[in-house]
Amino acid sequence: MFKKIMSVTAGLVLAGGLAACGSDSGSGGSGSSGDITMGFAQVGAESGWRTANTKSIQASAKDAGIDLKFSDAQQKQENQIKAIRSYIQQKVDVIAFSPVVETGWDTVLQEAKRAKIPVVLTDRAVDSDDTSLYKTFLGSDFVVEGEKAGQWLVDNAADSDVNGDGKINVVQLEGTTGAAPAIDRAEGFADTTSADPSIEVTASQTGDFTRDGGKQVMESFLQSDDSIDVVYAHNDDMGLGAIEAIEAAGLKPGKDIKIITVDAVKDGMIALSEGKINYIVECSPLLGPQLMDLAEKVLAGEEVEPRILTEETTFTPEQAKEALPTREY
Ligand code: GZL
Ligand code: ZN
Repeated sequence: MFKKIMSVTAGLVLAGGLAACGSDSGSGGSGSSGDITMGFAQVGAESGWRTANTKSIQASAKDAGIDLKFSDAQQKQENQIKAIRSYIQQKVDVIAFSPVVETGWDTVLQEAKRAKIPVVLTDRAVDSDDTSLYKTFLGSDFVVEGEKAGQWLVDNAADSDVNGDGKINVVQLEGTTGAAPAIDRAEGFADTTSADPSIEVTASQTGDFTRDGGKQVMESFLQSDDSIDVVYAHNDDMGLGAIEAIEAAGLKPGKDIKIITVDAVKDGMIALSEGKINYIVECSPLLGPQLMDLAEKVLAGEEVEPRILTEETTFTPEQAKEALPTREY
């Protein structure tokens, strides 16, 4: 339901424009943000992406003169809900958060609405039918990210059947169970790879978006299947964990087993430039400037788009080599 509302009413305001005016208001703009207090309930610190996302939010709040109250939920929904309740008690001006999973938010968001505190969703989505519970959702389209990953495999099917058995046997390292990026990246990948019947996801398990999780799951996949051609990991960190497991098994990642990941954080891009990962779909964590700009607009009573997409691209090993020297994260 939520996705239908999002796709029907979504206004695609690409990051560039907004980020630009975001940075304008951030650097000595109206000055009104001097008295804004924001409560931000972060998922955790599970991946390089999350660390970069946190840095972007903290730095942008400082630049915008917004007083930021920040909490790390260690990837537990009950901790995020507790943090949101504490921001309501502290009567912050605006609440922002990245919901660790899609479900279970209506009650606490209704409490914020009753307290007349606007809420901005960043990064991950909620599945609530009541879109009056938040002002806007700023972040990537994870289904499109999955589709881009799948499309690369379809376009490169010829040399992805590494063991030459006529089938492209894919194992999938899923993100956190119930999280929007995990659900949608799996959906998008399945959508595009269904075009090629030789491509089959033969095993799929959550590595919880962490390097260790990816390594452990990949170890178990390697123990039970000696015909793996491709790993599709929902983020770089799990892909980097899979590389450790593949190398420990005496195989060459990127050659004996192809690897496709999502995020494009520094460590992932380095592995890509070395050919240990074959393709990365970018998911930008730099949401800070846009978030602060949205907070100021919402508090000034201005209309904001219900859905704001971030700009992001894809990388091959050659493109990673070119991009690395100037990469922000
Ligand atoms: C995606 C974000 C995901 C990243 C992971 O926007 O929610 O969570 O892809 C992170 O690296 O843990
Ligand atoms: Zn094969």
